[in-house]
Amino acid sequence: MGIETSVAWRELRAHFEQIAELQLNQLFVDDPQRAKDLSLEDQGLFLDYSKNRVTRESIDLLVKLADEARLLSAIQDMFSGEKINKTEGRAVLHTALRAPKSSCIELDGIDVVPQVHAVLDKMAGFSEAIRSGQWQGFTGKPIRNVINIGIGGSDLGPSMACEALRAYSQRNLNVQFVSNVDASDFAEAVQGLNADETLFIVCSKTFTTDETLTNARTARSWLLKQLVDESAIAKHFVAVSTNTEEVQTFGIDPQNMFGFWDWVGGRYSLCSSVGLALMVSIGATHFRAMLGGFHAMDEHFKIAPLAQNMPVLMALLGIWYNNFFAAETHAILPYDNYLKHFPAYFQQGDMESNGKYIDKSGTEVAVQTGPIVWGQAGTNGQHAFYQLLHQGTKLVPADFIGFAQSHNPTLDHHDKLMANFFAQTQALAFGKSSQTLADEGVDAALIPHRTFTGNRPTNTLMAEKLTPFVLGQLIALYEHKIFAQGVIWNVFSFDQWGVELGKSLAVEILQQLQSDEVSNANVDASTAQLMARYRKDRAAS
Ligand code: G6Q
Repeated sequence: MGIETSVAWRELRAHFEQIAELQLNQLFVDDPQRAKDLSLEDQGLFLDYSKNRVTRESIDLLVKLADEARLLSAIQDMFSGEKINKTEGRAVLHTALRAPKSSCIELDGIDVVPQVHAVLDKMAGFSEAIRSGQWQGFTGKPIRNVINIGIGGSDLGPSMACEALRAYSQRNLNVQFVSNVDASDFAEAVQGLNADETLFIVCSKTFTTDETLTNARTARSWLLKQLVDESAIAKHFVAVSTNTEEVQTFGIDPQNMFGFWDWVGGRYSLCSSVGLALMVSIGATHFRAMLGGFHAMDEHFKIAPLAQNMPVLMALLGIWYNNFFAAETHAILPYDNYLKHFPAYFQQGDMESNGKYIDKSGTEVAVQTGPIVWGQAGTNGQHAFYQLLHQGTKLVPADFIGFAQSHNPTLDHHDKLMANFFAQTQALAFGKSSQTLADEGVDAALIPHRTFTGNRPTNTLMAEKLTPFVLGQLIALYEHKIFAQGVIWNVFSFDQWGVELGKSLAVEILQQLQSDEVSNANVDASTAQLMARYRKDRAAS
């Protein structure tokens, strides 16, 4: 039986009927303490959730829901290495990747913390060698370009974090990411680069991912075209993987491999050696500071009571809109240009984790699960899609993320950025009534078009500055939010079977596209028609 049969769910349903029409305007007028009371802070990260369509009773009932879903014991199970990823028979221990050296986290009777730190130390040594120029390429030159070849979880995290922490990067190193099997991605990344100054990090947990291996082989040919000698590979290719055998088969010396473990899910792997490109870019000290931020949020999630627990509250508010207000999407809107890839990162984090219609017992869920997650950095979005946020027919709950200090203080740019940041959540929550417009003397015919209903919910997250520590806190916050929601919806958040069918069909289709005979076996009429058109136009080129 799903969560919809719980007492708290039924109470929430009844409560929703009572408060669905309540206006944020009114809630703030009625309760001068609201902003203060519906806010919380953990180690400099501040969450104001008062602009949500909730009362204190709603929060109590949502917390009761988390209790009924046994969230506390689920958190305990994850942190203690229970094999909670049941469909893959694995533990889920990304939190161990950021545990301090002094901690002990046992999996099958073995403390994993020393292994984690051994890999971090190896990464630090390697990063320093690249950054200092001590690691020389095949012709004796220092490395100037680092290209991470990976996809999905082996790409989105390090590429998002490299951008987020660009202000901390070593500027004479050009760190890039190639993920798409579309050759244009690789071709553009290496445009104008010298192979003898370029290092490839082939990043793949399984080392069997077709896109990554295809790009890695292309990189190998590109390099050898310039450097000719096969022994150059050792100086220009390193691997991040759990699969030593495949790394060796590809031709990378296991000495130049940075390992991790099957208990690290791809989309939760940034703190493992998957973060190697990031560490090369920002250095081990900043990387460790980021791990500190992750760990601080891990501890908060583990220890804070549910009603004062940031990831839990954000998870519950998400469920409130998703399941009771029928919101289909959730927007993440960072007001910091360095966080421009953050929404896309958590698009994967959230949608791959909780985009599931089968629950843990193998039956179809009776309620909506993960939302469509999207967003982009402000203020750009304001000139694009915010129209719909303010006046559209859809309810889009949104998280606004902003910082008090800029990495590039210039004239009044930052005040302007933040003025927009504050103005948007204010406008969304409180709107502008037709009465106000009439009082202002607006033409009656225009009043409906210029009215803002308000009552559109947002969370606001703020910190002093986007530092490595704060980035770690923010990422862990969303990771745990997603986990908490998965527990309540009772889905397995750590597998991703939904990506398999397309992959295997692509293998069959590729065989057909590369064969001279047109068999169209197992191909429907529409796809056959499209493939025929492709063959014809391909031949014409
Ligand atoms: C993430 C997914 C997926 C994965 C990629 C790359 O959680 O598992 O995005 O990271 O498919 O896989 P490899 O790292 O094995 O190449």
